[in-house]
Amino acid sequence: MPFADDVRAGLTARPKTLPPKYFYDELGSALFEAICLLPEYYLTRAEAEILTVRAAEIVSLVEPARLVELGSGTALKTRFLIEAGLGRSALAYSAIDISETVLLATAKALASQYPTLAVSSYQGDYYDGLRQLLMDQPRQANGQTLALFLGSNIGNFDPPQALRLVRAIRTALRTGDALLLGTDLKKDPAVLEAAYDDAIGLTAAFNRNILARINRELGGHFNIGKFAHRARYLSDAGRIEMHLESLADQVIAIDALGLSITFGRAETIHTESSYKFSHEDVEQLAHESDFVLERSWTDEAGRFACNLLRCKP
Ligand code: AVI
Repeated sequence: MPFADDVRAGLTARPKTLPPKYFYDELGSALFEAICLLPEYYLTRAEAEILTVRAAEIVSLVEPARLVELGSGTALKTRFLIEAGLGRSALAYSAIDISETVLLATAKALASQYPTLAVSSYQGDYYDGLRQLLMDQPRQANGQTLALFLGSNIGNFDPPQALRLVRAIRTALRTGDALLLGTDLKKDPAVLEAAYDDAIGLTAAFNRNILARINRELGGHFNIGKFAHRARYLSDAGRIEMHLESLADQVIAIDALGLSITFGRAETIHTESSYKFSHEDVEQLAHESDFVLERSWTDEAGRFACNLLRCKP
C-alpha cells in the first residue's frame, strides 16, 4: 500500500517529510481548486491570461494534430488551446492524470463540449501514463504533438526529478513536436510567501489535510491543532518550502503502521517544495532534456511564464 509505505518512510526519516502527491485526496483536491481562486494565489489566473491571449499563436507555431496533457485535472485552461486547435484542423486530446474520477469527468465534459475532438485518457502517474500512451498511439502517428505540462506542476519536483520527467516527455515525442511548460517566475519573496500562506488560511488547511488524511486512512492520532502551517521562500534554492511545525513535544501513534512517531517542539515535516524559475533556468532544463526553448510568454504583470520547448532533431 504505497500511502502507508510512504508515510512510514517519510515520518521515520530525518528530517521528516511527506510526499506532496498525498495532498490530493477528494478533500485536498477541492481545497486546491479553492486555492486557485485566492487573491494571493496568482499562478492560475496568470497562466489563464497567457493562454487566453496566446493560444492562437501557440497553435499556429506548432500546428498540432494532437494535444497530450500531463496532470490534466479539469483541463479548464486547456480549452483555450483546444478551441484554437479545432479552429484550424482535426484535433485529438489525450489526458494523463493520477485521479480516475477527474479523468473520466474531464473526458466526458470535453467530449460533450467539443463533439469533433477525439478524446482519450490514461490513468496513472506521469511515467505510467506516458508508457500507456506510447503503447496505444505509437509515435509514427501523423501530425505534430503538443504536450502540455501546465500550472507550474513541474515546480513540485526537485531539479533531478524535474529533469528526469522532462526527458521522459521528450522520449515520448518526435522531432518537430513540442512541449508547453507552465512555470512560476522568481520574484519578490513577500509575494511568493503570501501565495503560499494566504490570509484566510486555505493553504494552511490544504497542508494540514495531509495529517487529517493519515488520521482518516491509517488510524493516525494527530491533533491537527498542534501543527502549524509554515511557508518560506528560500531565495538561494529558488523554492517555496511548505512545512508542518509541531507546536509541542508529542508522540503520535499511527495504528495501521503499528508505529509511534516522536516530535520535538518546533520540529517540522517538509511537505512540499515549489520551485520558481528564471528564463535561464527554463533554457537550461530545455537544453539538458534535448529540447530548445523556442518562445516564452509571460502575463502582463510578468509573474508567470508559458514556455514552448521544441524537440531537437
Ligand atoms: C500544484 N502545484 C503547482 C501547487 C504549487 O503552487 O506548487 C500546489 C500548491 N501548494 C500550495 N499551494 C498550491
